[in-house]
Amino acid sequence: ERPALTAIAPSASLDRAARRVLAANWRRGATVPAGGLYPHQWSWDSAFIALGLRHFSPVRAQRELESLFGAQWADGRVPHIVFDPLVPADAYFPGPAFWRSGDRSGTPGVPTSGIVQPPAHALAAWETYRAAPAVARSRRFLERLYPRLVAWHDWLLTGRDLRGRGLVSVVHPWESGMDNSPAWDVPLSRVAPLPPTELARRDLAHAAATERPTDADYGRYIRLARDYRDSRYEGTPGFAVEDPLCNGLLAAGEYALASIATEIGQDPNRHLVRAQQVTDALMTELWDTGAGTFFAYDVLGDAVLRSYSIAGLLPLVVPDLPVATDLVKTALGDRFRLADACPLPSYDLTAEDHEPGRYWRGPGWINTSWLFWHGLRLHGETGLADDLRDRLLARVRACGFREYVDPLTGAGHGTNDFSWTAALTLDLIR
Ligand code: 9WN
Repeated sequence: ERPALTAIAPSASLDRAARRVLAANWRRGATVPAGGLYPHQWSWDSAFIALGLRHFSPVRAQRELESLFGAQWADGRVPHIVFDPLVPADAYFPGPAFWRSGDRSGTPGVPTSGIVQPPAHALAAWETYRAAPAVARSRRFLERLYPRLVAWHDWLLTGRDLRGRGLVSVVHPWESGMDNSPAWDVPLSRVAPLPPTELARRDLAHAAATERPTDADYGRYIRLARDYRDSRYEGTPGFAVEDPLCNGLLAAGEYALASIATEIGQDPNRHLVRAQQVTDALMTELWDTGAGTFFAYDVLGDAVLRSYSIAGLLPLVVPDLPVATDLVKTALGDRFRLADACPLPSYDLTAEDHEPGRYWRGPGWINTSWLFWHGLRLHGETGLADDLRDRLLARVRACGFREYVDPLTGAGHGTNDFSWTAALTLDLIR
């Protein structure tokens, strides 16, 4: 692994250090999440990265989103990875030869994966616009992006409403963005892993095995991806869950689309209606009053997944959510310890299988903490929001732009110089 650009950043230079990370990770129109571990463009990473870039380079922030949507498939889906053709084919596994997107995407010249990631893009596009409206207007940023964002949400709400209840399913753990979340253990247990001999893992060259998903996880990820590819990216490959984070971002994204539509002289109503419909479906299908959280739903197993993941608190990003106070109460409780754990743990601190250093099974991540912070501000919890922001910045100062962090000890994990950590730091500083 390359040495970190910023092991410990003195407070005055945190802003400069974050910009340096983003400059180093910029590749001709898009930012890679991390040069070694993730050398291509990732979908929801680009949304978070734009939120930081917008403060010092609005054009780069706009290009970040434009380049991602330049790889949008003809059916409207936005692929979770856009591969850089200049990067060696074996630098990331599974690479473009595995996904074979050209057979299906409608944009054969742009190699991509065929699965998606959480829809954080409309929110990011609206915030990117608001940071520099004049620049955006001169480039017709919203006018060009709006129809693509609409096609993306249309695809999700038609192609992925598998139960017909108005909620979107993800059909691969990678689509949730929280790959090895304990919430997926039950549905994944039904998937037989491919043997390690069929996995050409590259991630272990860049991060410790104790901090990454296991070989059994990867064996399942690759089987699911292979089966989905072989169904021409249309079937349900043996995993389907309704995730509160994806659906919360979708509802928040529809509110953002309403603002965008108004700004460019179009009718916002269909977006407001949809935002309300998705919010209602979240409340009816995934909310649990006794638990004070949203739980994911296992569509193929027809069961609620009663696992306390940070994803269950993140519908807080939805403006009109009726249970914001309950979510804040749960966040302040022993499972997430909003008052002192930082970043917010990805998974229940009180659970026996909480692992503070392993990926999405316990460590805190800046993006999910940023979303919760954004939600706190949205719902008028300014004091809690400011306190969380101060502690997040202190953590980053102490350990640099790590991918994830032990939420209690502050030990850094995963890759160094991780783009969304740097980008969201820049946003929190402001
Ligand atoms: C698979 C890029 C991505 C993030 C995900 C994170 C991780 C990829 C991987 O890295 O996933 O998509 O190779 O492990 O889980 O949230 O978008 O930063």
